[in-house]
Amino acid sequence: MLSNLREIRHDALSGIARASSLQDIEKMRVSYLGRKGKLTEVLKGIGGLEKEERKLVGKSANEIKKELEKAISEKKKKLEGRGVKGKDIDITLPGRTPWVGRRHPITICADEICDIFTRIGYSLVEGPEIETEYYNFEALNIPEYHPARDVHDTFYLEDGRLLRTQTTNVEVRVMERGKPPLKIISWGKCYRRDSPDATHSPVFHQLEGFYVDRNVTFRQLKGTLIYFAKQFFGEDIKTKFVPSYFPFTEPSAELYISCSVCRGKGCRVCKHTGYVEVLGCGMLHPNVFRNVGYDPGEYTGFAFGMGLERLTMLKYKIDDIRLFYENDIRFLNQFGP
Ligand code: 2U9
Repeated sequence: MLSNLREIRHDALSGIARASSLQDIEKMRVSYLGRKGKLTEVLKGIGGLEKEERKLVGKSANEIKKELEKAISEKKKKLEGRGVKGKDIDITLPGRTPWVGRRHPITICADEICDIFTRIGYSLVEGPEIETEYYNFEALNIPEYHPARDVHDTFYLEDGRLLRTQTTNVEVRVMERGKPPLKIISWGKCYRRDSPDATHSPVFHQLEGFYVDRNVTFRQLKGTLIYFAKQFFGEDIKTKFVPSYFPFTEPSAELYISCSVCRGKGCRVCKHTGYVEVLGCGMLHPNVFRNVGYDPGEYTGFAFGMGLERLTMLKYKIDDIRLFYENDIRFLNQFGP
């Protein structure tokens, strides 16, 4: 009987050690300590033994029972600790795919445009979104009576500062601090009092740049911006410059490309003209140079600015600007990493 008990103890302890789940351990408990368990059967049969043997077997069986109960409870605790909220992990189940974040389509386009310009020597700079009237308007030759400065168009703070309406503020500061030659780009959020619709948003993103040195020409402006447009929209696009007006550039122009939606055939996006406007540009106004302490007789430069929402919409054929801000994961998941 005692050798039988030794065998039961040995088998039970190795079974408990091998158990890899809470179900396994419960099976072990039932088969050794349950109502019809192997050890329980031995304990039940003790009554029929001779007095001396009963004492020995009884003592040994009770010690083994305690040892097995302890081993089972310790193993249970160990297995529960590995589980989630008390449940065991089933390592045969396929893993859960982790949520991986993606860049926003505006960021994807901004990064791509920055790459295009940094490849030809431009440096990227950042600056404040809360700005003084001087850096947002005055330094850029935008007079006090200009409609853009109206409270109906610009968000003013109580202290007289404002939410920048263009990223040009950053570039003016760079010009003030530095000395030509300068080749700078900057992008970020801008704010205007626009009612949201399919093509307007009170918060939007702009990317601007400028090149200042001796003898910078309009021809260089054209070469740079055609290079940019072909890199961003594809080598096969057509381009044209149309005269325009901005207070900070003279002469000023707008760059149009053959419509990326209909490839120049005519559609709703290009209003059936075959061309869409992608950016504004021009030669920096002498007054901007004077405001930052440069001699306009010594230096010339060109500048350009583009709305990132508009470029992203043209590139990905998106027809409503509001999609960018609704955070609908089904929309956002369609763009690159
Ligand atoms: C400095 C001075 C002037 C940047 C420029 C534009 C033309 C332009 C618009 C495009 C679409 C704004 O978002 S939009 O509405 N911008 O047309 N921006 S030239 O001018 C500068 C840059 C730097 C120091």
